[in-house]
Amino acid sequence: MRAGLILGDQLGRDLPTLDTLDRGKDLVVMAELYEEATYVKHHKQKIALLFSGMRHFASELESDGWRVHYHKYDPKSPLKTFEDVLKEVSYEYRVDSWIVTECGEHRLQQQIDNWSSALDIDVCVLDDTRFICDKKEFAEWARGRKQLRMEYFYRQMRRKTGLLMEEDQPAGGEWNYDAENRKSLRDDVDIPERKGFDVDRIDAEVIKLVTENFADHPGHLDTDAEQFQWPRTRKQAQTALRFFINHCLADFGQYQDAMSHRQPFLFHSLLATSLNMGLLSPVEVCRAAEHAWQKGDVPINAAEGFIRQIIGWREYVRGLYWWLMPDYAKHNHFRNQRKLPACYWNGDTRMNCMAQSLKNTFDNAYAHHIQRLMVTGNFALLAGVEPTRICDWYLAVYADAYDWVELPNTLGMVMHADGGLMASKPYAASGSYINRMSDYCKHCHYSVKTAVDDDSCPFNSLYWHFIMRHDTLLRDNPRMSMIYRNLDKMSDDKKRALKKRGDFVLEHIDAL
Ligand code: FAD
Ligand code: DLZ
Ligand code: SF4
Repeated sequence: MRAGLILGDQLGRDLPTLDTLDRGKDLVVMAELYEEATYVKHHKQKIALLFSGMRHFASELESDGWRVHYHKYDPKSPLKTFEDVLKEVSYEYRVDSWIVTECGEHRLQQQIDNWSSALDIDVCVLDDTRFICDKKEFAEWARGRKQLRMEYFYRQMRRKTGLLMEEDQPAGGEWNYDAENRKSLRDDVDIPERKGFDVDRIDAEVIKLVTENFADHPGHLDTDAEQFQWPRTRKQAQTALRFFINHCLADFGQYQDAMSHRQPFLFHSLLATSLNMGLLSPVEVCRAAEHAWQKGDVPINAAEGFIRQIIGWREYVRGLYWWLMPDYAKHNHFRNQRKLPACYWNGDTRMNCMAQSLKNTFDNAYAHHIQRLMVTGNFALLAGVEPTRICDWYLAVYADAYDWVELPNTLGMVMHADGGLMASKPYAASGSYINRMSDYCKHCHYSVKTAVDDDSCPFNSLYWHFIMRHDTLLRDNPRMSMIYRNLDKMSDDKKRALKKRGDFVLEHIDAL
């Protein structure tokens, strides 16, 4: 008999595995597994979302006439890995041929590629067609280029999909409207209120299971709540998409980089979980945004800014991941060795920007891009945290995190650990960037205006500490030349004071 294994992030009817199998005849296998839930300590909400999404999907398939074998998580079960399940099911149902769509993590794909020989079964691995750019096309684009810049890749994807194109020209005359997308949020701007989706019987069972079995994992999961915010069915994901298009997209562009203590989500889509689990397709989401612009409901900078994140950044990081793995994960350009500061796990810090971003992370398994990049990421970069430690953290704490998307963003974009392959310069910034884009500094224990006093913003001294300690690696980068000119203009006394305060901050990093 033939069986198809469907992974937790493959919950779409457009999955190649389902296209290949025969409904009613072949077997569909899904499994909630100890190894997948614990290879990093995933946030409780992430596990609940995956397990509930999987159970809902399995039940929809059954209703549609598919034969499904579903392995529910059970701490006492001897089946802890995919291999265990494959062996058991192969024996129980006499399966001699397995189908699986390639997965999103190099770690697991290596195991899958090994199953045929390790388990002595026939395994057919299908290409994942749920992306706009396949691995081969990306490799063709990347090969021979000295620098892989997202902007050029993005233009290719615009031409390929025809999104926001007028004949062969970009709609509105520009490819990129980022310059209009850097506003901070005024106090009088209304922020849309988010609602979750009602907890049904399946959700309630899963939430109980996760609470009982993954109590030592980070994050909050409310057992009594009537709603759980992340969509776990396609229908809910479509509702979330409509909410975003109707209530958030118009302001998404201009406030894309803004941060506020008033609300964690602002005008962001919250669609990454649904896209990454296969509940929505990237093209349908982008077409919805394009349509809103065509109808005149949203400005071009909003539609373009949003579409660029998906057909640009999302496709680009996925291409980069498969093009450069497994060596990519080992890069450590600055030779960082620092452990992750304690606040990344306990949220306990007087730095308000960090406290707000971490609270949001634990409460919602979410932080928006600028909180990830310019607050928690920037701090890890300036402090010199070892890349693998911070990568594992991002992979664990966000509900949308999968290695293919998390790793390039963290290792390349945030930590510059690939030496500039992904970003032409490190996204290092002092407190003044955070002050410009948020209201955090107004409510902070530290003063963002000073750098070397006892109550000075830690980001300020750490920023110059970072610039000084990596002089040999960064000075020749043309995009860093102005920063090094400013450093050269500083008096020796000022540089010494910055170094001293930076050293102090690093020595007391767990008590800031
Ligand atoms: P929105 O702000 O509404 O953006 C719309 C969509 O664009 C997102 O849903 C996402 O699919 C896509 N997108 C936006 N930026 C990126 C990007 N840089 N790379 C890839 N896709 C992007 N995104 C993940 O999906 N999974 C991750 O594990 C992940 N890890 C990240 C780690 C770091 C250190 C950083 C800086 C970014 C990471 N991102 C990751 C990208 C981005 O932060 C999230 O996609 C976004 O915050 C998700 O929230 P949203 O759906 O509200 O996105
Ligand atoms: C992230 C995750 C978790 C927490 N649990 C499961 C699981 O129990 N079963 C499963 O099939 N997938 C799970 N996943 C997703 C996988 O670990 C992996 O990240 C993706 O399948 C990679 O494409
Ligand atoms: Fe963050 Fe510094 Fe602003 Fe405090 S003063 S919120 S630590 S940037």
